[in-house]
Order: sequence, then C-alpha cells, then structure tokens
Amino acid sequence: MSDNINSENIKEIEDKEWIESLEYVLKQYGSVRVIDLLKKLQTYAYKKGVALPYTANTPYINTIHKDDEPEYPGDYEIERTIRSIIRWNAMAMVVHANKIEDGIGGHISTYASVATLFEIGFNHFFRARNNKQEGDIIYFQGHASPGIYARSFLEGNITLEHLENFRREIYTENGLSSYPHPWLMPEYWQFPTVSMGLSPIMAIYQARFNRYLEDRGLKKVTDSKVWAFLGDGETDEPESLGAISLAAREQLDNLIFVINCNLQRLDGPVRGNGKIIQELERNFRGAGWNVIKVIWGSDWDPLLEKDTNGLLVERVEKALDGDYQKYVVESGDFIRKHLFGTHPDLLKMVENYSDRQLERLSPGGHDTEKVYAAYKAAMENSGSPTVILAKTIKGYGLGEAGEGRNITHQQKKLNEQELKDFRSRFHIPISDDEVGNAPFYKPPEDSPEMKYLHERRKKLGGYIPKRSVLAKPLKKIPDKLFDEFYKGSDERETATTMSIVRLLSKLLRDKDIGDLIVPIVPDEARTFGMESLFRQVGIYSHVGQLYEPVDADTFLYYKESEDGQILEEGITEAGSMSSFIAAGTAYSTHGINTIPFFIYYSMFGLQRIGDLVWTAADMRCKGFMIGGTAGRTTLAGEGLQHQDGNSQHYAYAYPNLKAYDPAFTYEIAVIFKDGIKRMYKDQEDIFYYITVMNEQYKQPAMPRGVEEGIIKGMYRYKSSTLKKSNIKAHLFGSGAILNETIKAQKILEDDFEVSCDVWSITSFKELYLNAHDTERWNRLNPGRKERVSYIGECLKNEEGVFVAASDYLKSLPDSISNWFPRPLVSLGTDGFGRSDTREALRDHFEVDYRYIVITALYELYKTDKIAKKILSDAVKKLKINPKKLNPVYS
Ligand SMILES: Cc1ncc(C[n+]2csc(CCOP(=O)(O)OP(=O)(O)O)c2C)c(N)n1
Ligand SMILES: [Mg+2]
Repeated sequence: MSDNINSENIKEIEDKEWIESLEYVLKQYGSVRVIDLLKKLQTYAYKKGVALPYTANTPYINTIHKDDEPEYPGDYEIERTIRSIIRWNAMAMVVHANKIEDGIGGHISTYASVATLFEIGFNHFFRARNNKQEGDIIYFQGHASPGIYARSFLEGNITLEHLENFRREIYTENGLSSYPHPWLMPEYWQFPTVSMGLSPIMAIYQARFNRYLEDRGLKKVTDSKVWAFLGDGETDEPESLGAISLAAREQLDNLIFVINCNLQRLDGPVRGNGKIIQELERNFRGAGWNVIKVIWGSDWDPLLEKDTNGLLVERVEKALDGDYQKYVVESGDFIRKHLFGTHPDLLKMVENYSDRQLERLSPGGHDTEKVYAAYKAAMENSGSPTVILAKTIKGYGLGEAGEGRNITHQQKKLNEQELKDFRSRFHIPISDDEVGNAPFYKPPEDSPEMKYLHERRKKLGGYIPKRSVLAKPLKKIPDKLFDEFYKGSDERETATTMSIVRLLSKLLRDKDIGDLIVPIVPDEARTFGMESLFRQVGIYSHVGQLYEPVDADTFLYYKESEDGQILEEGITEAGSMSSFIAAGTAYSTHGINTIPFFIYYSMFGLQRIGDLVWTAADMRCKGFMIGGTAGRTTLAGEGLQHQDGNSQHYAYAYPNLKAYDPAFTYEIAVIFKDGIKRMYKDQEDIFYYITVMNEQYKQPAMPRGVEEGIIKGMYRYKSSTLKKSNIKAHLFGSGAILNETIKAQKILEDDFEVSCDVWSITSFKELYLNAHDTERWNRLNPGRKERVSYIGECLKNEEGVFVAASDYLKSLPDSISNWFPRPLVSLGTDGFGRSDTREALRDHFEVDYRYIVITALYELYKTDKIAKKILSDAVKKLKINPKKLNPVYS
C-alpha cells in the first residue's frame, strides 16, 4: 500500500518536472522548439519500442485560443441588425412562397444556421471581381439560397418582386430559382451547389486549376481564394472528401472549406452517436489540411478558462452530438444536470449561471468574433488548404418552429405566434398586426445599416454573387489545321481514337489556340495512344519534376513540368470532370477561353459521373468530352463492365450537350471545327460529347458537300449503284457499325439485287431534337406553312425500307423512327457485354452486316417486295442461328 502511495508520489513529481521543463522551453524558445522536442521524444520512444497511440484529433475546443483572436474590425451591433433582417427576409421568402402555393418548398433552417458564417464573409472577406482585382470564388451551400437572395435584396440587386417570386420562375421574368443555377440565373449564380458533394470536389479542382492557369502564365498570380461552404451531412457524399488529399498534396492554400456543422441533416442527426466535428478533423488533418475548429462561442471562454484541471474539456468531448442537439431544445436546468452534473467541480463552475444563461451558451459558428478569427487565420495560412469546422444550430432562431428539431430541414411554414417570436427574437420592426403575413423588411437607404452594408461591399470590390461572360469571343478559329483530316488514310488503317489524338496534337501546336487547349485524362493516356503528348506539351505539376523519370532516356519520356499542359488526373473521372468544369467555365470565371479536352473510357463517363456533367451543363460549361474506345461491340475483349452501349443515350438527357457518334476521321474534324467555332467564337453555351473507337479501318476521304449533314446528324454516304432495281433499301449506320452497313449494302446489291443507299448517322440526338422541334412548331402553328424536319428533308422522295444499326441500344434509332417515311427498324446492342472478338460480339448482339441484310430483307418481304423463300434461304446462307438467345436476356 505504502509502495503505491510512493509510486503515485513519484509520478506526480515526474509530471511536475516534465511540465515545468516544457513550460520553461515554451517561455524561453517558443512553440516551434516545443514541437521539435516533442517530436524528438516521440521518435526516441518509438525506437525504444514504445508505440504511441495515434490520434489525429485535438481536444474538443476551439483551435484558436481566445488570447490569439484578432481585434474585430466590424461594428457588432450594425452587423447583427443586418444579419437579423436578412434572417427574417430569408425566412419570409419561404413562408410566402408556401402560403401562396402549398408545397412549393424551400428551406429556412439551413440558412438560419449558416447566416453568421456567410455574413462575416460578406462583410469582411469575400472579394468581388472587378477590373482591379480578381476576386474570390465562392460556392454557397445550396439550400441556404434564400439567405443569399435576402442579402442581395438589401443590396439592391434583387427586387421585392423577385422575393415574392421565389421558386416561381415560369410565368415571370423576375422569379428566383430554388437553388444556385447559372442556367436559370446566368447573371447571378456562378456555381451550382445543390447536388450535395459536388461543390467540394469542384472547389478543390477549381483551386488547383487557378494554380494551373498561373503556372502556365495564362493568368496573373494573385491571392484570390476559393471558398466552399458545405453542410456537415453533405460530407457523407464520397465526392465531398474523395479529393481532399489532392488539395493537401498540391498545397492549395488558396482553398478554404467552411463546414457548417449544425449536427443535423435532413432526417435527423449527422452523427448522433458520435461527433462529426472530431470525425472530420481526423479526416482532414490526416489528409494534411489546416483544420480550424470553431466550436464554442465567447460565452464559453470564461468557463474554459476556469477549467484548469481539464474536466470540462473531458466532459464536452464525451458528450455526443445527439446530446448537443438535445441541449438546443432543452431547458437550462436539463443542461445543468446532464452536461455539467457529471462532476461536482463542473456543477460548481456553473453555479452562478442562471438556467437562461445556460440555454444561451452558443456555439462558435454563431459568434462573429470566433468566426472572424477563423477566417482571418485561414486567409493567412500558407502551404496547405484550410477547413473551418464551425458548430452551429440548425434552424437557429426558429424556436418551437424547428430550432434543433429533427423536422427542421423541412419546415416551410410558421404560424402567427412563431412569426411573432422570430420577429421579436431578432428585433425586426414589424408590428403585431402585420407580422402574420411575414412581410419583407428593408431599412431606409440612409439608415446606418444600409450605409454600412454598401460601404463594406464597396471596400471588398462590389456585390456578389455575380456571373458574367468575361472572355471575348475567339477571333480566329483554326481552319487549315483540319484539312489533312478530310483527305482519308488511303490504304492505312486507323481508328477514330487515333485520329482524335492526332487532331488534339495539332490543335496543341496551333499558334492561335494551342495554349488554350487543356487536355485532361484519368490515367488512360496510353490506352488512347496519347503518350506522345507527354513529351510534346508536358504533364502539369506545380512542383515540376523532382525525380528522374525511369524512361528519361527515351524520346517520349514521362515529362512532368510546372508549365505542363496536360492534366493527368490519375484514376478519378469525378476529379477529371471537375477539372473539365473549371477549364470549361474559365471564360466566365477568369475571362480565359480555355478549351478542355477530356478523354476517358466512355463507360466510366456519363454513367458514372452523370451528375457532375449535369452540373457542367447548368454552369454553361464548354469543351469536348471524348468517350474513348466506345461501343458495345467495337471494344473487343474488355467485357461487361467496359463495353459501352449506353452513353449516347445518357447524352440525350443533357439539353445543351451535343452528342456525336462519328464513323470517320473527316466527320470528327468537321464536328470539332464547328464545335470550337460555336462555343468560342459564337459563344453558344453548349458542350460536346463525342464517342471514338479503337477499331482500325481505312478512313475514306470526305465526299463533297457533306459538312452540313455531319453537323445536323446524317448524310447519304454512299448511293446505290443499282439505279434500276425497283426494290429499295436504306441502311443507316453510326460509329464503327457504319462499316457493317457498307458491307451489307454490297451483299444486298450483289446477291439480292436490292438497290441500297448507305447513310451515316453522326448524331441521333441532333436528329431527334430537330424532328421534335419541327413537329412541335407545326402543332402550335396550325395555320402556317408546315416546316419539314431535317430527316424529312433528307428522305423526302425516298422509297423502300429503312434499317438502322448502331453500337448502342436499339432505342437510339427508335428515337427518330417517327419521322421516317416508313418505320425505321433498329438493330442495337441491348444487353450485357461480353469479352470476345469484335466479330463474335457483333454476331452475339446481332449488329453485323448479316443481321442488317436479314433485317432489310425481312422488311422487303413484309412489303411484298421479295418472296418468303428468299428470306429463309438468306437466313441459312448467312449462317444465322434462329435458335440463338436474344442477347438482351442472356
Ligand atoms: C446528392 C444529393 N442528395 C440528396 C439531397 C437532398 N438533401 C437536400 S439537403 C439535405 C440535407 C443536408 O444536410 P446538411 O448537409 O447537413 O446541410 P444542412 O441543411 O444541415 O446545413 C439532403 C439530404 C441533395 N440535395 N443532393
Ligand atoms: Mg447539417
């Protein structure tokens, strides 16, 4: 027993000595030396076999100590009043909208929690772009849009009519879109953020792209920042955290994440049984970010000050997020018992606090000084990105109507009493009589608040959000460069993938636009034969190449350089697409006409990252997405997961995405030339999806007069040589399957005396859109001269049967069948892919020339043009197995 006492005593003495030594070093030499010493001790202990427990967490308190907080440069009172008015108007917008039309939706509680985090930014940090400064790039949390509108209302950039038409965009020009959508509000919103998880990954790649532009000398080096505001629930999306190590690796100190940790998501707590702030801290610190936690408001400072034995820190660390949510809705008495009642010393700490005071102990994210200190530290941090983890209260100020309640995310209506309470809590000068209608409130222009608000924004360069098209249209579109692609390859067999890479290589050399091309590839350059570009233009790396590449002695070595042009993203289609978006919107964000050229495995594009593509479409992003080695049967060997028979279909869903499935090199050249012109000279808000294949065949020279057809979606590639036959068929093919139709044409002509024309379909989507558009116009304009669709124009006097084949689902040709003189019969690749040869695959999916021949013959038989016997003989002759399983079910 006495031994124990002795050893305890010794321990105490040891502790004291060590702490005193540390204290001495800290005082004498500062924290850097302390860190150094501790590291040395750690290493020494490790060498001696002492495995220290690892934790990436710091205690559950603010990262910035109260004594290190800078002086607050703003006027608290005025800022609080402004914030309160914005809170009110943001809430009123949603209440209004739902009063007029039940179910129109909207969110109150997200902004209620993030208001301070935004407002400190608006008053002190967010720089607008103008002719003197580049400005910051800000991704606002999507569901908080009412608060952004409400601020713009005070600033004068959004009118009362706008507020009254929140979520009513159809019948008024002054409606407001539910969330940030540049497509709908192109002079206001820059970044769509409402699909959770996309803004964090886009922000990371945006910050990296800003660096890329600087390193390549395309823009000046500035200290502008990319801010991304996210929800804590949002961090569950894989995209949210999926690229954070890239941000640290690239040392993106131009990037600041602010995570609004209100501990709740839509259904309930984010981590009721844990602590989201600590979890995120671990993730971000582990990845190498500068993490700033803003957990406690100033009211907590005196308590933490009193906590000399660490009991309080221990207790707040132990309490779960589920507990903290409860403290928001519970009484002070409950907080006293539950949080502080675990130890007499803790209870003593709050013995002089009233219940009301305990209820009002607020989290750091609602404390202007704490938030300001965090933002300032983030601005000053260098060498790593910063994440601010700010604890807030969801539905802050809603009281009984939803503060901290699980239902709060969906709260859209407040009754009269709740409106009164909200009004009183935030001191909004609206009378009891009026308050039930939730009227909007704007202080007089000459009020101190309005003056302050304008003055702050003036200082920061203007009002935000604001979107504009800063880049001038390109004057010169390369012309001559494309000529060689129209000529054909003579006897040489090449694939369209090779052609597009050759085209890219030439574009990169072009003196007018070469610098603007941004090749992006997710670890697939060799697959597409692009490795020559490594050497030609280099792979971008902010630090250059710090090692000697293993293939340094070869001509096409792996060259990384600071001004490298290729973004070799590694295996991340989502990251690559985020780069694509940054580059394809630089005409607006930076006033630079960069032209992204993103080449990837087509199956891992629209199918995998379709939502990012949707965001790109919303953002009016430009550029070329190239789906490589596309086609379900053209990509031999790779099998079920790789063989793409769908992506052309997905492309239909994106209104401003042009989708092409070209067969020949010259078609690619025509589409490209037109695309660059339309996007960068005519400034159309469109982007391109082009599928290219790895099947090698002779590339024909461009026939005369087909350019317009290529762009519009189809043209007659090869007329029949059998002019006299009165049996007629038209075969339509796209991509590499066009060659099968050409083979089928020959057989139909030689063996069956069918006069047969072959048409190349370059874009089913263009044909589909044009046909529907024409029909719609005719339907709505019955008295006027009927318009004819492009398909109708092409096939005006054509007779016979019509058969189409592509390497995609049958529904692709089906989608345009309505406008053909007779139904178009479709062949396609419905079903799971297989690994086998092209020949076998085309037999399996029934898209080879034999099936095209049989289909044409069957249609001719049905229209009494040929006898049944010819058809049945043909089935045998072409060795088609009638018992074969339908590939869609196999
Ligand atoms: C990809 C995606 N999935 C689901 C939703 C629907 N949704 C909208 S808000 C929300 C909860 C948001 O919680 P959090 O990120 O914590 O933000 P808070 O509102 O709490 O600030 C959900 C699930 C969405 N917008 N995007
Ligand atoms: Mg949340």
